[in-house]
Amino acid sequence: MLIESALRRAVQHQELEAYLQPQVNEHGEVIAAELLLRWTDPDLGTICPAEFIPIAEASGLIIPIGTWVIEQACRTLRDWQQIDALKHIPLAVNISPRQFRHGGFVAQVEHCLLEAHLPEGLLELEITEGMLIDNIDVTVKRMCKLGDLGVRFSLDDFGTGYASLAYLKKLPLYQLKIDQSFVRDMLTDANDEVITKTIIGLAENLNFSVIAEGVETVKQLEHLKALGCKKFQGYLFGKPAPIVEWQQRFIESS
Ligand code: G
Ligand code: G
Ligand code: MN
Ligand code: NA
Repeated sequence: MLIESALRRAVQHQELEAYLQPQVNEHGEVIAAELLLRWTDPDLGTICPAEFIPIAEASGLIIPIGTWVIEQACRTLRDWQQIDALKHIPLAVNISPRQFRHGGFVAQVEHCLLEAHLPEGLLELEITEGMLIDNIDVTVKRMCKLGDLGVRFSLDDFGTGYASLAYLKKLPLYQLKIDQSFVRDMLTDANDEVITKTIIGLAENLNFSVIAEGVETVKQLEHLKALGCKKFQGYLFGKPAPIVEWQQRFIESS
């Protein structure tokens, strides 16, 4: 209750912050970014999203929070259209199940895209397998509507949920994101290695792009490359940083 009311206040006062983390190709070049929320409350200190997102979901606060995140992403992409080095960089945002199921979601994303005059393919939505368990037909319909507007979809934390393989090919997905738990233990746990390898093969066969999350060491990177993975995200390439700082770093290194 304490966190919930503090969160409600933070939303009203626009105290949540958007951080960006780079995604890179096999040459280490930045090819996209993921937006990740950060929140520091004056009294409670820094609270991580793993803690406040479930509270936002349960309380309904995820609706205004999610709206703010999408607006922030579209504004950022709009600003990037003025900067040559950044104008082709897509931005991914995390979408909670409750947010995706909310009646006004498609219209809201459409409104933000139109207002920012964005080219297609730059806004990416990360959904999770949990979103797919109920009402798959409604989910697919919504995804297709958004796809027509130029939105791309990644399946986040892939391998940890209940997505059936039969669903996978029904979905208008662009990419699978290999959950960081598999990458973390891949070098020491044969099961995690084989799961990683299987996800990469699955993506290849279904014509999805695939990205490994949570890459922290060169050894993990080399092993993932050997398995055929070509896109990576993790502390090895950059921790999440405030948007302005991230942009400066990107422009300096490009
Ligand atoms: O950034 P971090 O690893 O602390 O994020 C923890 C969790 O919070 C992850 O599952 C991430 O997807 C989620 N998260 C971070 N930012 C957002 C956001 O803007 N919206 C939603 N729905 N989840 C987010
Ligand atoms: O569930 P989702 O994939 O959206 O969450 C990503 C979370 O993982 C973010 O909270 C981000 O801060 C965190 N993260 C990103 N890169 C790394 C990494 O290399 N190692 C670890 N442990 N966490 C990471
Ligand atoms: Mn994510
Ligand atoms: Na993830």
